[in-house]
Amino acid sequence: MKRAPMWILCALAAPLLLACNSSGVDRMIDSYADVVGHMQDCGLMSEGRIADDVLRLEARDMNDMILDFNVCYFDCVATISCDTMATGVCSDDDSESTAYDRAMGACYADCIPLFTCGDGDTVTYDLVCNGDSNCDDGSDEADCPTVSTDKFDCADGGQVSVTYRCDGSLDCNDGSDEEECPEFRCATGEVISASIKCDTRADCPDMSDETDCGYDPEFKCADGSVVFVRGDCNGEIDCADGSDETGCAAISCEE
Ligand SMILES: [Ca+2]
Ligand SMILES: [Ca+2]
Ligand SMILES: [Ca+2]
Ligand SMILES: [Ca+2]
Repeated sequence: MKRAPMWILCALAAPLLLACNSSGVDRMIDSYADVVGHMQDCGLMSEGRIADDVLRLEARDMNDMILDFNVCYFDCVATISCDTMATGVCSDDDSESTAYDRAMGACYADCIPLFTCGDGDTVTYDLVCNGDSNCDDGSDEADCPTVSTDKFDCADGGQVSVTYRCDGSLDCNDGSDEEECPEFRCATGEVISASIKCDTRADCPDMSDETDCGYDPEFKCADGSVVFVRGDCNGEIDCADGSDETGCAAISCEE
């Protein structure tokens, strides 16, 4: 049986409307759960756990527009017929997966969020900050994140934007943009760039760069040991007892 869409559940729960007034993150996770439920009903996914703490982590820095994008996308996946879904999920043949792409495209066109230009026209949000003016007044390209035109001089004579100075990744050919940067010392003594503290990736061996960051970085293995939360249902064994990978919902295609 197909799961009832969220809006039906909310309509039924009208006297308890508060319960449906969830945040964007919750809406996205609900939509994703609908996708999993639909795929399980289609026999394309095993029953099991989904790593919703990891989803929450992924959603942590998404703005409302990106959350709306994802809800639109997941809601579309959850309405696609099982046969069409199977071609999209299980076929390596590009010509077979076009049915899935077509169904997604048709659905997506109806729910993709719209951006309102300064003159009142609307464009789809994928055109915002794409480098081309799509609103007549160019407002879709205003207030976009910019890379500074000010340059940092690499030790080897090259130059990169100062935006990339001390950002945790090597941009000068000689890596000098990441030298003499603020540092963070792990509880275990290793020194890492301060820019990768609280970036939701474990860089210290003891994950101490991800503590006190406003989220729970720990996943508790069945044997009581602790691994980084992103290890949950990621397809690789992180707990010594393998419990991070047991009972996970996973794509299942008939051979
Ligand atoms: Ca644009
Ligand atoms: Ca850099
Ligand atoms: Ca980190
Ligand atoms: Ca794992």
